[in-house]
Amino acid sequence: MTILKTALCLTTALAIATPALAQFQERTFRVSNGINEDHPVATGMAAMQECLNEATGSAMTMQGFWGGALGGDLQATQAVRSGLQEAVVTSSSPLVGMIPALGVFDLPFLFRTPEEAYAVMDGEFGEMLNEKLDEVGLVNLGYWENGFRNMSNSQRPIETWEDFQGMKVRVMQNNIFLDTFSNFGANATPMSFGEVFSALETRAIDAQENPYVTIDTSKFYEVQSYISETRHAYTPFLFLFSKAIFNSYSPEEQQALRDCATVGRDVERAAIQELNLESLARMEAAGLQFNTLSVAAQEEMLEKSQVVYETHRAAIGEDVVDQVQAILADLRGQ
Ligand code: TK8
Repeated sequence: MTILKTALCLTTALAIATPALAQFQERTFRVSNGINEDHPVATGMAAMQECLNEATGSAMTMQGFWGGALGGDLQATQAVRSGLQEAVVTSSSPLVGMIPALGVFDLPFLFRTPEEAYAVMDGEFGEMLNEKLDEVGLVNLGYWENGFRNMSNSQRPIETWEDFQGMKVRVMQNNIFLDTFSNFGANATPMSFGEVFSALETRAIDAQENPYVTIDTSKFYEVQSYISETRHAYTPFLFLFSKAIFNSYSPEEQQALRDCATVGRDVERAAIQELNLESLARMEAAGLQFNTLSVAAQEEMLEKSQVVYETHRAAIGEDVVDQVQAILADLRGQ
């Protein structure tokens, strides 16, 4: 046997003997969700897991918890911050008290299309917000889709903003959402997601707003009569990992998490786009009355909402609002 051949054989033997992916340790981490397991976030997480299996030799395993089993968005995020729990998929909106700049996503009618939202979130602007999340102990692995929010209620179709008069609307827990609906004349009630179904069922509230897929998978439609397409806000999900735990992982493990979260994100976004109309059809088939708004009514609603921008611009950060508006103007060719 030549020296070269011997060397080759040795290398092969070594490669078999040493685990090829020694930089990856066996790790299991919990991912808390408020939404149910039939929501496309689960589809995204399955794709992320497949990617992690490949990248880490099946060393990293995610465990999804659903329906708020590990607490609501805010509670789970606090557990992640303090390193008691590894990860959470949360809406940005309940975290505005912690990071005021995240309130930018709650500004009414900010985005017109998912593509606009993706361009903003996946670029430098999203990075800037990630740095703010990092400062409070949260590593954002990516902006997953929650989506464009629409109304459901038990009273009447929403055809113009005036139809909100006196309606008891559940809003996510921040002042921007509260003001948006108060400004339409609604009786806006901040409430965590986990309380919404029973509040609708007992008629403690009349209305809630969420993307179709959530109204469907969280079964809100079972206790509602009307669905109105308002698209009044696009809010993202953040895939947040505990910074304390993330920092204890090897650079290779950290990279695998980041890369695979992006793979999962893309699958999840596509799944939502696909499921949106299916969800709406299912709810209509279940007897809900559906309507869209006329262009004139949409424009009125948008105009009526401008005051919310003025009221909250300073709290969100002048520079933050200016920056996002500049990016959007650019995308729209204005
Ligand atoms: C699920 C929530 C939900 C959000 C809400 O935990 O609270 O209405 O849209 O998706 O984050």
